Amino acid sequence: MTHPKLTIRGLTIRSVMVPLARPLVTRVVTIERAPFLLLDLQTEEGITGRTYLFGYIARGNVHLAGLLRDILALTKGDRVAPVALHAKATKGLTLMGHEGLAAMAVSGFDMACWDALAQAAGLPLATLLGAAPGPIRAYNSNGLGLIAPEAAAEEAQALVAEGGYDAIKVRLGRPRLDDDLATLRAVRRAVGADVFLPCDFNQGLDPAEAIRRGRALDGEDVYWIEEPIVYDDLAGCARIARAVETPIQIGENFYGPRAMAAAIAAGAADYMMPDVQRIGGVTGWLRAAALAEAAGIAMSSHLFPEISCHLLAATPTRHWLEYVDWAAPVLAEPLEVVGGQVRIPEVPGTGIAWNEDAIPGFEVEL
Ligand code: SMN
Ligand code: MG
Repeated sequence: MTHPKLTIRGLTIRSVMVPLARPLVTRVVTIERAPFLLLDLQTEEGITGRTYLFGYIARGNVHLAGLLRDILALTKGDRVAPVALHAKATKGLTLMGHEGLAAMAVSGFDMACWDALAQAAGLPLATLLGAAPGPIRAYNSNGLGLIAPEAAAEEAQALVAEGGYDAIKVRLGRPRLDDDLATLRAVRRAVGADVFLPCDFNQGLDPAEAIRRGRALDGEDVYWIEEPIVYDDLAGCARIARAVETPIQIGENFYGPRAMAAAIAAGAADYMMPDVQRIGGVTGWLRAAALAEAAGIAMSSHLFPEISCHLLAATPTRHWLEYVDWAAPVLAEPLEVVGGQVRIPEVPGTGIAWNEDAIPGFEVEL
């Protein structure tokens, strides 16, 4: 057996703006085009680790790219050992903070390193992490933003049909509770009793209003209530979780496993769903998964389905994969979903490769 030894040589960073097939209106943000940063981590041995990051705001990619160049300067010539490099990059950016942009840049670098390592080992990332191969249960999170009840009902039917899903996510947080309820009921009528309906307030409420709306939703067969209030008010989340029967779901804005540990200690939510770009890449995810297992908390993913499917396969309390197709236009092999389940690509690495012919049509200056 050969032992892969990889050495970091360079990092190519490209910025693309990819239009969403269904623009997403949420309580905090409207996304019509997704700014993705495409990373190619080159090694001296010829293997290239790939991933993408989500810049969220118009110049988000520019800010992330600057930090990624700093991380490359720190690690050029180093061996691709993701746990060690995660520590080195975090330490190098310490005075920029361990959250926000710095955490996202470290996470992206870590994801590219793990992809390179899995390719060198000749294994899908999930297999390298010790997971058994197999399909991953997913909900369709495309669309269903804050739109009118009739439009939501029609879109919900299309979303279920698209990949045979039995779960779709509904965004809530209209100014009036009655309008949220009308939309939710229209969606329920359209898809029937057997479809799971998680709901997402995108941090849009205050704790008192979240308790009022949460109790109103308790009779509506909602699968979970996601981010009812601002993400870092853990005490407020805990009050809501105690007052509302429907499970509370948070986690997409946890920066690193310590944030997850704090949320668990506060009893802030029933379910947790870290985001690989914020939790610390693959390295951070694995630590968060261990915390979830120890606390008995079901763990789902946030966005980035192409890498999250590998990570959920290795997550002891695996719950749901959030599926979105947003990066598909720049991918050579978009994920396959059959019967509401994502197939983990049976290729070395994560399976992320670029559709080079399409990229010039989306590329923007960095
Ligand atoms: C969400 C977050 C960020 C961008 C788009 C949508 C949402 C989700 O909170 O969980 O999908
Ligand atoms: Mg969310």
